[in-house]
Amino acid sequence: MDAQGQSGRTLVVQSTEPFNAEPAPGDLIASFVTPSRSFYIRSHGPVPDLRADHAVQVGGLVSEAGAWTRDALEARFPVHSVLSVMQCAGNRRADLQQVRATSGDPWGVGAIGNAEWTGIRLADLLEASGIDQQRARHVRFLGADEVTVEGETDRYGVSIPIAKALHPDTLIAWAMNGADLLPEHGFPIRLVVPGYAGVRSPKWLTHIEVSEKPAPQSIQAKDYKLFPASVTKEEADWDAGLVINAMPINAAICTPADREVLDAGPVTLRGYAVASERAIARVDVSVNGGREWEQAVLEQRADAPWSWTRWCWQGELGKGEHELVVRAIDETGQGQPSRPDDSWNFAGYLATHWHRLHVRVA
Ligand SMILES: Nc1nc2c(c(=O)[nH]1)N[C@H]1C(S)=C(S)[C@@H](COP(=O)(O)O)O[C@H]1N2
Ligand SMILES: [Mo]
Repeated sequence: MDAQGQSGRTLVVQSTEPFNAEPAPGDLIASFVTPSRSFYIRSHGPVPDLRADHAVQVGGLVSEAGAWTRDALEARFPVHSVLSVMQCAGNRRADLQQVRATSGDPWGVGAIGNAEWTGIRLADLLEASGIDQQRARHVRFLGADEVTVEGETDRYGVSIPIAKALHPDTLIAWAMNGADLLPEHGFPIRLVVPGYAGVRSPKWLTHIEVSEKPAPQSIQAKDYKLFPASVTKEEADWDAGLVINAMPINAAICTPADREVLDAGPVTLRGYAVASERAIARVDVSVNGGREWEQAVLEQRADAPWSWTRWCWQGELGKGEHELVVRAIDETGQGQPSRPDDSWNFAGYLATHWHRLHVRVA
């Protein structure tokens, strides 16, 4: 279903309450930096109505608790921008649902975007607040919204390990692509944790708390965890699941579209590949279902380790049906599983298998 999204944009809507939507793949790959109007939206509830002078509370294992507005942060600390992918752990889930049903929205390849985020380093704020170096293990965050997980309604509360919180590219951000955050992307202030699943980047930030333990809220304790294929939701031991933080390598074909009918002659395939902060070393493309492979041309920014790579392959396709496939390899030589069956899990997270689609040349 196509619909006008929020802030006057056209997105493919997954659900209206809460509002979850992704760009059409062709729009997604139209530029290296994703314009805000083509950026996916993933919210667990209604968008809270916060004012520009809303203050974020800092507390827990710090010597100086405080409350900071965006203006106060900007006045006190160096401003820092990072070009980074934001990606939902449920990106490409629709393919896993072809294997067997899962919970969650059937995202295509568009629950991802590559934006320039601007704010201050979380590390600068934490250091100025005087962290208890001996006891600090995690930094917890609250959003202004509520989430219902497994029948329990709680504040949106997540955490990240202290080392990631102190990474110089982990931001408290107020701008996306040079403009104030739109309400649906977290106005006035959100966290941006480059390379981590989107869930760890809370929008509408209200609290930051340095702690010995991870956030207790169910979205951290139960949701966004990876379980083996043999485990069902009913029998899941929540504490045994892998907390999804850094995202694995992934790649997708964005144009042409699945089932598109093409004219005979030259054809261009375009898409993205990303592996958290690891560089993409190679993108392989097959136009015959994976029997033979050729290398795509990569578009990368050497100064932007958290960005995606855009790739492009040009060739000729003869008349008939063609199965197009893409797979990527990162700088460690790590690749992707070939089949969705290899990564199926009941919640449909981390769908990273080779992306396939079918076109017909008329
Ligand atoms: N407060 C709050 N923060 C949130 C969410 C939310 O529902 N509430 N959704 C998270 C998830 S699952 C993702 S993938 C990203 C999506 O960010 P975006 O909507 O700006 O693209 O926001 C994260 N931060
Ligand atoms: Mo997400």
